[in-house]
Order: sequence, then C-alpha cells, then structure tokens
Amino acid sequence: MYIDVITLFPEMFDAVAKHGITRRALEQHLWSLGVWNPRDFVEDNYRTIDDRPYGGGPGMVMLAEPLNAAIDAALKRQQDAGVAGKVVYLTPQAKPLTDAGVRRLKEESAGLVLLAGRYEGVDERLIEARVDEEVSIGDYVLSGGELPAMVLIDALVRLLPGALNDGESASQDSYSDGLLDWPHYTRPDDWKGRKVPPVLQSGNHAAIEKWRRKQALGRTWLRRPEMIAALTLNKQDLKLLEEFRQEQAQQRQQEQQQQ
Ligand code: 9WO
Repeated sequence: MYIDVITLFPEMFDAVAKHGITRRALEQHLWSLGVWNPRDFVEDNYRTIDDRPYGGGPGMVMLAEPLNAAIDAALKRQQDAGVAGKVVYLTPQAKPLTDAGVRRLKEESAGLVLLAGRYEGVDERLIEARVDEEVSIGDYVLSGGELPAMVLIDALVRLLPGALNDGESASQDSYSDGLLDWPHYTRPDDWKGRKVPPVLQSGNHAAIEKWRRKQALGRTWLRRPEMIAALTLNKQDLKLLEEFRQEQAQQRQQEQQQQ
C-alpha cells in the first residue's frame, strides 16, 4: 500500500515510520510512506502557507495552492508506481471511522494521500477540487490532522497480510467478529489477592474457548448493548450469554453479602 501525507510537521510521522508494527511492516515493504511539506512548494521568501480568513474572525486558514502542489507531488509518486491514489482529508466534520470503514479504505485504494490540516482549516475550494473523501476518527477537535492520519495509518497497516506476527491475526481482533475482546491474564496467578480465573490454568482447551467466547459476549452485552443488538447470535452463543447473565447476577449477590 502506498501512503503519502501532506503535513506542516513531517517529523511527527516518525511515530509510525520508526516504531512498532508499522515500522516492521515498512521494512518488509508491505507499505511505503511519503511525507510532503506544503512549505516546500512555496516560492516566496517567507514561505507563506496560511492567511487570514475572508469575512474576518480569529485564526488562519491554509492556502489552497501550496496544498495543491504538494498533493500533485504525492499523487505523482503513487502514479509512478502504477497506483491511482485517493485523497483523504482528516476532519472532525465527517462520520466517525469504524472497523468496517478502515477495511473498506484498504480494499478500495492501493494508494492514499492523507491531508493533515492545521490552524482553523483548509480553503474550502481546495477540498472541493482535490479531496475524494473526508474521514474523522471521532467527534472531538484536535489541533491538527496529523494524529488522526497516524491513527488511520496504524489501523490500515495492521490489516495488511504479513504485518502481524503469527497469532496476532487481525481476524481475531476485537470488532472483526462484531464482539469486544475477552479479558486477558498473565503471571503472577495471584496479584494483590486477585486470582486468575481457574479455567485458564485447567489445560482444558475446549473449556477455555467456551469461557473466552462467553466473556466476549457478556462484555459486549454490558458495555456495548447496541453491538449485540446488531448481531444474530446462534443457539450456542445465546446459551453462553444467558450463562454470563446468571453468573453476573450471582457475583453481584455475593458482593452484596460481603458488605
Ligand atoms: C479550529 C478552530 C478554532 C476556532 C474556531 C473554529 C475552529 N475550527 C477549528 C478546526 O476545526 N481546526 C481543524 C484542526 C482544522 C483541520 C485540522 N484540525 C483537526 C482535525 N482537528 N481535529 C481534527 C480531526 C480529524 C479527524 N478526526 C478527528 C479530529
């Protein structure tokens, strides 16, 4: 996958290029990263990339032309590799991204040009003329589109075949089956009086699988009931969820008695 970013802060992208799974995947050539500073596409002595908003008001707006030239350079890198890139603007003024949205972006385009804005935003005419899609990572305002661009990169790259180690399969991730994750435990088996659920040390793999499925169903029901409502659970899952509810009620009774 070809990813290019338009940003006034190119060094921020060291976070994905030099660390962790995204770094390893970059070294394996599963994706490539181009970072373009619109300032490098400005001729004037002050290298101006922003100006005051027409109509007045506080703050500054990013100029269309430096961004336009940077997008051209980014798309050319992708074109030279035979890739027709899609231009994505990171903005809180879009429907928030979901797991399905990340998978769709990955399937639809082998190339993405991510436009990370700063200040009060980008001249609307640049968005009309050059942006194919607007993406939000959630309903909150940040100081720029760089962190959202990196969130999108991280979510995309871990889906690329070979990006994850054996056993880290993205198909096992939370959300891929419409359920939240089950709880995880490691050593020691007693931490400050809190014990590991005995089934996990039983060696009974069928019982462990069943317990994990039950916890995933129960946790999703407790925390994200609307996600459960969107699923059609089979008989076995319905039974597991009913068992979870019973065990939950029992635990709450025990806690009441202890008080
Ligand atoms: C700043 C501002 C200040 C005064 C009045 C109105 C204002 N609007 C903004 C603003 O929205 N600035 C944005 C900062 C411009 C585009 C880049 N910025 C951004 C992207 N903030 N948050 C995001 C973002 C992107 C994707 N998902 C979540 C948040």
